[in-house]
Amino acid sequence: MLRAFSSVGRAPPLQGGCQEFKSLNAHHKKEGNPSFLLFKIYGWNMKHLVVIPTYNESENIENLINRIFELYKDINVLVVDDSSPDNTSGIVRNLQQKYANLYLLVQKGKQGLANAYINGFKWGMNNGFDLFTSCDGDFSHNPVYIEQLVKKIEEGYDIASGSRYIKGGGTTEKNFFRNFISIGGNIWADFILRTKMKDILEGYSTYTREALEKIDLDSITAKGYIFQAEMKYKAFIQGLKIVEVPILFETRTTGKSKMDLSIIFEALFSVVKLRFKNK
Ligand SMILES: Nc1nc2c(ncn2[C@@H]2O[C@H](COP(=O)(O)OP(=O)(O)OP(=O)(O)O)[C@@H](O)[C@H]2O)c(=O)[nH]1
Ligand SMILES: [Mg+2]
Repeated sequence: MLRAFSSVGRAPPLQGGCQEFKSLNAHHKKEGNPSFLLFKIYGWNMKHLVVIPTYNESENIENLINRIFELYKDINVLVVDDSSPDNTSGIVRNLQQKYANLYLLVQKGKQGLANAYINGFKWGMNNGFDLFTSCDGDFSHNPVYIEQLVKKIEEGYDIASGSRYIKGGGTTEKNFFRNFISIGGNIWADFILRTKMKDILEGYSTYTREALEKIDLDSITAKGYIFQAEMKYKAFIQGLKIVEVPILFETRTTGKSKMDLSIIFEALFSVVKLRFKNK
């Protein structure tokens, strides 16, 4: 459902639109949520890292970084750039003069979205961060929602996952084929994986450090679009607490999409592989 709320300023209130998911076959029961305890101990001083993968995002990255730091003064941002020919990394380097909490990881050549996120998360874990948000670099993920994602972690969830397909969420995408792929892909994924999540394919999520440790980043096999679903499915079968938070996904207005048919086919078959590899 498309809701016409503004993309600037504060995100709309949740109004009970959040949905919670727990695996029925979860092996471990929680005795007090560890991530919740961490929050209680560190309060709002938890070190939070927003990981942004980029490939040719020179038209978006500066505005996105400015917006994030405008909204959240104490947040940290890591851009993982695969040596974009359009000098995305050069723009980030310049911005590092302005923002002390801006980090840059430059990788050799285009290695895919999943690789960039995994290396970004690992970098953050090695550098003492406690909370991680995955955020695309094309402005589809409006930074105003970070506050609501973090709020859910504060309430005791291990993962807060942006969702286009729950009450209060939506997309500005007008292309029938792309909407069909994403709605159909989610129905397919739920039919196979049985998580009851409405938007397991969406990539705007906040994870606690413990969640990333339990998911085990080295075990992730996805290369592209299906990466976020694999992360959440692994979390689900581990019994981690996942909640969906409504977001308005904004279709990129500038720069080029890296999505292609091979990524879509990977997604369709990978869901089945995921289900049977992680029984
Ligand atoms: N580091 C890195 N980033 C990538 C790679 N492929 C895509 N990205 C980034 O990942 C984010 C999501 O990629 P998009 O091209 O927007 O893919 P998408 O969101 O599935 O497709 P659109 O709907 O067309 O935007 C963007 O910030 C990209 O720049 C890659 O191979 N390496
Ligand atoms: Mg995109």
